[in-house]
Amino acid sequence: MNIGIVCYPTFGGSGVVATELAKGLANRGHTLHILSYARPARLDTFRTDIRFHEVDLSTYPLFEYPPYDLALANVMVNLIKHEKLDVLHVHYAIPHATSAFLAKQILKEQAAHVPIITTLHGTDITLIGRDPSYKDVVDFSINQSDGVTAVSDYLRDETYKFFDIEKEIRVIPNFIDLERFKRSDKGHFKKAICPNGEKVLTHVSNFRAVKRVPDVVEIFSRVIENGIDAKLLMVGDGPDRGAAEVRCRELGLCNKVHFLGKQEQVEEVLSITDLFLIPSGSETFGLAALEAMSCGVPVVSSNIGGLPEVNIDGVTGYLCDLADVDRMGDCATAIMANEDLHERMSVAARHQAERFEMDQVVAVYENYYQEIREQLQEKIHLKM
Ligand code: GMT
Repeated sequence: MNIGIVCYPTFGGSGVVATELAKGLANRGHTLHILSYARPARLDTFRTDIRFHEVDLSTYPLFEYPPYDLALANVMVNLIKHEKLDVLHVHYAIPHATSAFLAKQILKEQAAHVPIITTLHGTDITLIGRDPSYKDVVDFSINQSDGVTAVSDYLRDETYKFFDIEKEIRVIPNFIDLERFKRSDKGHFKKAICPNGEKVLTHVSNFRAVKRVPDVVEIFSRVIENGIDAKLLMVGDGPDRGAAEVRCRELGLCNKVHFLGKQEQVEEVLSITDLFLIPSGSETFGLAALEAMSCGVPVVSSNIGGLPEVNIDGVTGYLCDLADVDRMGDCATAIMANEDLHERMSVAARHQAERFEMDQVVAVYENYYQEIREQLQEKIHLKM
């Protein structure tokens, strides 16, 4: 198939999932076209079966906010016409699903056979989408999609709860490349960061408010107070990095906390990590937690959103009440202080990650595309 994939190019989870899906589908013999305003961070290798189409935003003095959705629709029109797309798969409802609808309207019969598949990831539903200034457009765009998927049961249920959706939403979970995300020997790296054999706790995110980054520092300070000799690695960057750095200074933890910034090879950091912290205020899935678990790292997380579908309480780590940094600190300490418990949780974490193996999930998407294409053909046939 000739498949168009639309995503945000940033380090956020939806862009990662979309790009990895493109790679997985290309490995299965399809030709992929990725559409975005910049080359996605994870599209890091050259291959002839994955083509990148940059959506160019011409500026004009009148446009204080250049209409990205229109420029994107225009690229979609061109690809459907000239690359003969069989499927257009958009990740994130806003504005991608809306642009896809517009592209199909422009092309009419020429695009009638091309299904639009919309995958809902997170803030497009849980935060922004519910905002009255977008809701009607989101409702409409989802309902106009030929197929709709969500990355967790939680997200599917939330979408039905807060939007007027007539479509079936199929849950297709996020996935992990078990070969890439596996523990490898990074002894030299570990020695450089932990010369005295300290434990390593890690947090990876885009440091947005929803990630509760200052809570990560609080949890770490509890672990230190509880007598564990440890270091904290903070991977990523974003608006709340400054607040977290200030809190580290206030707590006198600067020599124990390393802000590493954005990293391409997260699996290398995870390979020297003993425990992953993800105390988010909202998380539809928690891909960062899955990446850690795949590297055999137990997780202490908040008990919200889709995280319980990934992190199993008492088995792969612990789920704690939102904002309960004392309990999260105690749970982290319990794992760090008990070699047997850590080993058991580490094995269970990898085992749980195996349930989300990339190839299997990519095949589910492939079958789903086929199913929706057939449904669309039938609809067209009935109309004739
Ligand atoms: O979490 C982010 O800041 C990025 C965001 C996105 O939309 O790119 O991630 C969402 O989608 C990921 C991939 O499906 C999920 O793993 C994340 O849990 C979800 N984030 C939130 O719900 C906050």
